[in-house]
Amino acid sequence: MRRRIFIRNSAFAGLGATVLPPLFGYQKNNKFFMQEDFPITIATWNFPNASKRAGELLAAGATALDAVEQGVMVEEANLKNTTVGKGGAPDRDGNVTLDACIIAPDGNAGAVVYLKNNTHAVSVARKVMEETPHVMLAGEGADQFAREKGFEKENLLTPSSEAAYNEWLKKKEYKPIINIENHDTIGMLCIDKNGDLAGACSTSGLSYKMNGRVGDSPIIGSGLFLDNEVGGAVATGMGEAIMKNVSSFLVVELMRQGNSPQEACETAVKRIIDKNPNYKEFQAAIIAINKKGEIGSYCIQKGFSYVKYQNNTNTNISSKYYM
Ligand code: SD4
Repeated sequence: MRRRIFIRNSAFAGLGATVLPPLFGYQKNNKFFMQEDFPITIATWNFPNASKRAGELLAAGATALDAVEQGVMVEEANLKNTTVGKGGAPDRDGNVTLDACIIAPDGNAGAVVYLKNNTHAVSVARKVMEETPHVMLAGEGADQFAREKGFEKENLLTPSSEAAYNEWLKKKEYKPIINIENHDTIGMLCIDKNGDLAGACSTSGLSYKMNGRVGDSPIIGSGLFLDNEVGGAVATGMGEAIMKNVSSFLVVELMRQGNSPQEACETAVKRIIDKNPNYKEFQAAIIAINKKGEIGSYCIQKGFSYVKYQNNTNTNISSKYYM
């Protein structure tokens, strides 16, 4: 059960939220309640081990930034996930290339694209954020940087991803499949006990993409965006459509203007639909959380869900959808 400490308006009749001390937290449904709803973790798709890892760390007092990195790392190491980290599907030339980004509560951000030899792209992205003057490193440079920071070179192609690739080579058909193996990118948002928000996103991108292709996931504002004063959003699905609409940034800006996370996600996904006559052929999904801990989610196609970890409990929640 959510542990809400609330005080009915009657006790404070005449007092606006602005004159109440921070102790009383936020106003929702005519109740004032403290930040005891926090911490909260949400993540795209059903990644219960990842959200649990982040949620348990947060409950033990970890920062949102540490929790989001550790949570995403669980999925990067999951060999069964063919769209994230080691075991991710290769491009059409057989290269497994990872894209990831991370954003801290202070707005600092780091990203890597076309990272070839390390499972934990999110950790390399965090190092880019914290130990370089840059936001994003790509390809060879990202690889070189990872070695310099002590990440050992790994082979990301597993026997099963190699076998699937060899099978794909027989037809060489590039056809992302809605809600199936092409859509398991992990995007996670964590609010810690202090109410601070961090986010991360990690993927191997669309299976059998062209060599060199980069999707939305590592692009600040497209696959992920947050503002610690407002809330955060993270996307999954067809990166080309998400990038062209800078969808995560759009969601956060809509929340800044007063929209709920749900309203903001719906507007952003409908923007993608409006701009893409072929929207029935692909999936795009966005989840969002605001500073009150309210959550929203919307997608084009039925079948997307997200996971929430709060009060020691994982809940997999089906997203609202357009069609
Ligand atoms: C991409 N958005 O590279 C990613 C793919 C994805 O689950 O979300 N897969 O376009």
